[in-house]
Amino acid sequence: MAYDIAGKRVYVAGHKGMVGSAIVRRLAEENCEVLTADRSVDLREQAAVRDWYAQNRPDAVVVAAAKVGGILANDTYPADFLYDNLMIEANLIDAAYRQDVEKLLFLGSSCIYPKMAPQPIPEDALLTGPLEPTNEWYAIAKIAGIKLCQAYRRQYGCDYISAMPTNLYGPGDNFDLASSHVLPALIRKAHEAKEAGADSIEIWGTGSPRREFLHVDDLADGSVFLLKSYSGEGHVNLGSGKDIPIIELAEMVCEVVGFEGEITKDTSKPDGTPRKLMSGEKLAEMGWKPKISLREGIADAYRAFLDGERKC
Ligand code: GFB
Repeated sequence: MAYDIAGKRVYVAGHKGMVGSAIVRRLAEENCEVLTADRSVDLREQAAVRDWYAQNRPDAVVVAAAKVGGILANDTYPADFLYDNLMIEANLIDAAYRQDVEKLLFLGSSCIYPKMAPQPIPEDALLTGPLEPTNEWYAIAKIAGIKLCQAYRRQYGCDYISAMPTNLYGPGDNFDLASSHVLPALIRKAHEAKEAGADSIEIWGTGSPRREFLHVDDLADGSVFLLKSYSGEGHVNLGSGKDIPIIELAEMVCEVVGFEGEITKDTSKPDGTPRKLMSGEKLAEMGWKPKISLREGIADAYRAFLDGERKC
């Protein structure tokens, strides 16, 4: 079952993003050669992807490239989230097969599961019910990615696997309030309110939905673990095993940032799925667990935010 990446050429697709850059950092600890493609290679273009593979001949691939965003971006740009993600993953997976890539890890998302899935969500809850409407376009694309890996495994014997990360955060995150996920948005709101001496910050929705968060360095560690030790048709959940209501997350972020004002709610904004805590049993049985607590992780993400601000 083990895949030895020593001496291998490992292509990380999406290395400029938060996830891809964390995987590149983590792979630096392994005895392998990391390959990346520059931005001129449009991963939505089949010919460009095939050419890049032919020229660079990776042995293994991590599909960390995706169009991602928070609840509002997902809801506002359904065509981009569906089309871009379908094209990126189809091109990367098919070109891997054509180029005889030995191992491929596809990264999906916990939003692949039905809105009302049992909690914590086991891997076999996939395709058992309707999706959360705010992100069904992204979810359908990610489900297609899992199915592509399974199909190439069944038809061609490719050792292509999938992991489903929970909500991620950390250095390299998107802090733009219109398109970001909740955690970077809260860091920015709390920081700017503290700097401005404001009385309050506003969160979206009711604050009652619960979310599970994983620091991107834990995600990278779990991904490399799976790349090296897992070979199976079923996707694997990759989470922290704990979730928290958004209002409590906001309070924790305010504590870490040092903002002491009030937290108000804009209930005209969507809540999204009420809860999506994944079961981490399958991965825990294989012997992997995360290391970074949420509070520590938020402090790290806040440091990264401040570093980014200083550079601007
Ligand atoms: O992180 P988030 O945008 O995405 O929102 P999802 C999580 C929860 O935080 C929602 C609330 O209930 C939001 O209403 N929230 C509160 C905020 N304040 C804010 C804020 O200032 N900004 C944001 N963005 N949210 C996305 C999916 O779902 O998560 C994707 O749309 C993907 O497909 C990704 O799966 C991981 O967890 O709701």
